[in-house]
Amino acid sequence: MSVAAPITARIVECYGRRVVLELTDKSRAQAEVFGKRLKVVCGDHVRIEDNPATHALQVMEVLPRQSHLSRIDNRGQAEVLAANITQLVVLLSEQPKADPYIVDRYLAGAELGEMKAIVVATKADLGFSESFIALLKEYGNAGYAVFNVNMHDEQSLIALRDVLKDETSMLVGESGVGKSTLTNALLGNHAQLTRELSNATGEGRHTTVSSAMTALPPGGALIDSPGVRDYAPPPVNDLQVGFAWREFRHYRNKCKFNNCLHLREPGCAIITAMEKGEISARRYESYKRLINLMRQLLPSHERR
Ligand SMILES: Nc1nc2c(ncn2[C@@H]2O[C@H](COP(=O)(O)OP(=O)(O)O)[C@@H](O)[C@H]2O)c(=O)[nH]1
Ligand SMILES: [Mg+2]
Ligand SMILES: [Zn+2]
Repeated sequence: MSVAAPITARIVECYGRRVVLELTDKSRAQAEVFGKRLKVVCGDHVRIEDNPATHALQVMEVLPRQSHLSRIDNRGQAEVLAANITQLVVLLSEQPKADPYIVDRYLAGAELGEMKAIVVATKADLGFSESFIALLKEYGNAGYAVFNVNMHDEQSLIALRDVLKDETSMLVGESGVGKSTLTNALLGNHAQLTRELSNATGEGRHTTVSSAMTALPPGGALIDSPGVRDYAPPPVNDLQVGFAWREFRHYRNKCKFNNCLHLREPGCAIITAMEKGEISARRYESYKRLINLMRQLLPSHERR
């Protein structure tokens, strides 16, 4: 009798109970998730076993997650979208016109999930209007690195490639912003993103319906995710929403009250900074909107 060491692998595609694994030698294999209760997502490190009867690979256990991006699903429950991501890449475009409030909520999701975040403005070849440039400046002022890219110009991707190196990055943003196009441009000829299990839900060939992870040639990995109509992080209390606004951190210990929610309190340094134009009034409005959304989702005793 021999006791084998546990075999681990990483989930790179996930279709409910059926998954594609990346094994430690970087080869890929299909597997099934064992049992009904185990929930896995793209990016998970898992323990696997060979089913002695069928010789199929089975996922037995999810190893502890270093980080995860979650959202509120349509029943108001937290749903993990991907795990062990080190960096969220939030894409926005002018055509189709991105909703900046969704971008803000993705950035909040990254802050709350303790991962890095960057902003990528796509389709630079189509030209940016003044108002779009002003929006990008808001993100720069808030403390995010902003990259302008055009998929037809390799030069425009150089700086972005550099910050993706050795990170596990997830591309997010509304449908049509260019996530799949960017993924393919970054992978170049080395490895086109080919999903090994087909997107079998009949939503049409060009619609990404599930997340998939691919290795980046210089090191690191990219997760392309399906376009979602909306995104909000899972429910957190009022104070935590404030921590999800990166630009607030320079001001929040200057508020008169140390539990200041920056709403109507006297002596609030963040409201003062907003009135002076140091904090974007739109980003501040976005903060108030997320507080309101979270209050609708959380029972009142958990709000503070
Ligand atoms: N002009 C231009 N079009 C782009 C660029 N990137 C993506 N697109 C187009 O935008 C559309 C949506 O791209 P896609 O990658 O499918 O978006 P996704 O839904 O975020 O994955 C496609 O028609 C792409 O060809 C770009 O840099 N410039
Ligand atoms: Mg796509
Ligand atoms: Zn305050």
